[in-house]
Amino acid sequence: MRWGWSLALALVAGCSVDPSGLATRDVGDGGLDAGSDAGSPPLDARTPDVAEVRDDAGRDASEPDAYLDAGADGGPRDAGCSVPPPPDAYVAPARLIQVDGEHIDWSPGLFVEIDVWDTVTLAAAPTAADLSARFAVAWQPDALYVAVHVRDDVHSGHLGDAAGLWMGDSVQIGFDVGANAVPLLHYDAVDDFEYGAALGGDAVQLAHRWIAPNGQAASGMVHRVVREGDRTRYELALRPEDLGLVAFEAGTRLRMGLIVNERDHGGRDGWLEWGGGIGRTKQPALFRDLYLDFVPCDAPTAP
Ligand SMILES: [Ca+2]
Ligand SMILES: [Ca+2]
Ligand SMILES: [Ca+2]
Repeated sequence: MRWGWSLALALVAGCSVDPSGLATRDVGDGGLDAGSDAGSPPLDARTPDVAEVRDDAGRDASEPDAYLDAGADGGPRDAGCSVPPPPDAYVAPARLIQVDGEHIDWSPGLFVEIDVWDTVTLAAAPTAADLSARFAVAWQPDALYVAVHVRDDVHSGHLGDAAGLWMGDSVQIGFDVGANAVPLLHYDAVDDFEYGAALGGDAVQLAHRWIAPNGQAASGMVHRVVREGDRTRYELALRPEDLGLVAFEAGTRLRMGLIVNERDHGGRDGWLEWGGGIGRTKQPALFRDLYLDFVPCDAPTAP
């Protein structure tokens, strides 16, 4: 059964850490500094073995069925397990990622193109050199990593506070953790979240959380955005509690939307999007499935 495993292999996530010494600005939730929450392991103190990452678990295109064995250890299942992921889903592998803005710890095959353009200025769809982007997601029991690799000829970072980072070149990521969105409705107050990260116009690392359920603890997301030549690399990591969970588990299905904002002409030109539901209107029902590995319901369980 070869359901969209190629798409699964195209997902890679990154998380960016905010190394000490880098200026970080945040408003709103105010908890986006690395290690701001006591009691959780630091998401930025990890150094994966890159050689091992590239070869581990058989999760490369040469062994597509590796994902079908993901539940062999008897891991948890969720309601999404009974059907293969839809073709537009992303299936994230278990990987250890260092949140440093470098993507060497991501296998190239995990990235998928973000190829839907939407605009508020009626600007024509950008060329690849003007703006093109791809992303990937990975996970560990205590971290969800997202990496976004952007080709952008002009970097225009937001100069104001972090809550307005979306007005400059930036990334926004929304989650409907319960996969319970109602079509046409805004984020709910139960299990929906929206985070963002950017490299500000004054080279300051920016991060913000706009959406979270009432009473949600301060964010512990860490991130790092690196600009080099015409490339902007984002990496970020969220703890389970940043999405209202106790732990990330194999077989979990979330819903996610991701956009890459473009500001090259004095204002927000538009954005590339995967899943929609963020840039034009907040509609988490437009998000797409994100699996933390795909675990078929009928996968063998451990004795
Ligand atoms: Ca990295
Ligand atoms: Ca730009
Ligand atoms: Ca929801």
